[in-house]
Amino acid sequence: MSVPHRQLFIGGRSVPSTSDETFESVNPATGEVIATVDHASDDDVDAAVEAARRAFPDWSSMPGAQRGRILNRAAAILRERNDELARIEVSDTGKPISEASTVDVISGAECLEYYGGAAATLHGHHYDFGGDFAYTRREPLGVVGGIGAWNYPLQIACWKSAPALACGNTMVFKPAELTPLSALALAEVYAEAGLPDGAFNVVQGDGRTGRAMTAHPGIAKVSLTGEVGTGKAVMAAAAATLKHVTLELGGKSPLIVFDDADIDDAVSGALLANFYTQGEVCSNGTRVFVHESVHEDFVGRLTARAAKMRIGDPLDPETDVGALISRDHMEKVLSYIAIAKGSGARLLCGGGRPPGLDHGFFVQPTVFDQCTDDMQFVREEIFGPVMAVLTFSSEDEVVARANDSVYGLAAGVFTADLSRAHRVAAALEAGTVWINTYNLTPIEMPFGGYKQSGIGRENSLAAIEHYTQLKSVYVASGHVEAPY
Ligand code: TXE
Repeated sequence: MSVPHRQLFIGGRSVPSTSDETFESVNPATGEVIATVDHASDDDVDAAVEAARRAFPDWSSMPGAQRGRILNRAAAILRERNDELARIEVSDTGKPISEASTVDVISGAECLEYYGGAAATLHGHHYDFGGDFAYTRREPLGVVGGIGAWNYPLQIACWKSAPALACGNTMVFKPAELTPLSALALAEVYAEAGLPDGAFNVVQGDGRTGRAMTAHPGIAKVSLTGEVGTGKAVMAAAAATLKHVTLELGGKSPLIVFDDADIDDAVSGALLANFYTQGEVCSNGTRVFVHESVHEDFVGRLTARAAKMRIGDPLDPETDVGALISRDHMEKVLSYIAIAKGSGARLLCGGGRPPGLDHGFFVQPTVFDQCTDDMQFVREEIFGPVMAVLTFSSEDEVVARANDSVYGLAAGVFTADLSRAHRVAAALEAGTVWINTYNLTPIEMPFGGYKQSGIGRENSLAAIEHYTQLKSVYVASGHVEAPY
């Protein structure tokens, strides 16, 4: 049976690549090819930047409130098409439909609604000098580039395009090559909502296409979601044309369970922070530090609940854990599990591929206990369903150990002591700290990393800063006073 073929989206319509290269998109739960896709050439990136450049004058000069209304119309269409778009995401990522239908599409719509409102608030300031005065203008950067990762394809495309468009920029967006489909759906939604041709363009391809974007002199800024190594490559490439960059990168975040924590809540937090979206979440709390006095109780309850998680067909509403994104990634995660087994850590549950699911890229929710900070799988990002449980005895000790990482994306703190919760939140080197919960990212709240987990913030009004530049205008009230 032939599968659908998808092209690029440039200048408001689907267009073929000028290269004769194509690639396949595979359903991770079945291993089947679900689409073939044109791979963009450098000339296609040029064409997309040119389309965005042509669209920029009218789009940027449109009143913000008018731009906002188009974003809000697009949000409404996303909500109407939630089920269809969720199924696209499930087939492209392998994540459970229970997640895609309640989080991925909805969070995209919420993002468009938030920036649909913010678009009308791009105000400057007035400075009175008692005669002379000055004011500032918050202006768009021009044509901006977005490069996405494969774990939340639609959400990432929304998180990058909505603030960019709200601020009057036009965009060239490249989804991850492993999940090319939903960005094309978003482009169609934007067009249906009335976004002018060329304001949002989608080019498809792997790192080569990303590199063509970061090198392109017509792109003023690049926003990347990806691994730390990719972030370094993008930042280095952007230097040649001094592009603005925002980088949402990886993590190996701590989740700390103090002796006075609600243990059931802490177990729920740890399960969500390690096995939601098969553990393919950058901000996951994969180093779980448990106070020694509650360790046995915690691992007993954790193991019992982890062992009951339902792995399987992501289209089944009962499924908790779907398939990992690709065979290569599954093998990478399994290799870390093998490293963990050889490191002396104690396997509590999981530890391999689930029986009877060999047709897809499934890995069991896996928990290792008796871990130490120096173990390779405890220090490195795995990006899969593998939890490391460690014990600690004092607050100062656990904060120092939690901060002992090149990453600084997020952290979790479970305690009943309010003073301790806020004291530890202040001490942790992380862009987001969740207290008695985990991985809640409302669009109103900034999201981004410390240290090598990233630069800049997505969401909230912080993103407006990244997609605009400030101009100061000074107005003299009299003649120029010159001493010569
Ligand atoms: O990343 P990759 P993946 C991170 C997560 C994990 C990674 C998984 O922690 O580390 O993303 O996503 C393009 N120049 N986050 O495997 O391989 C590539 O084509 C320009 C963090 O996709 O880095 C893809 O589109 N582009 C995040 C994108 O970069 C290049 C949340 C990412 O690819 C390139 C989600 C290059 N040289 C995942 N090389 C957060 N912090 O919010 C590759 N690409």
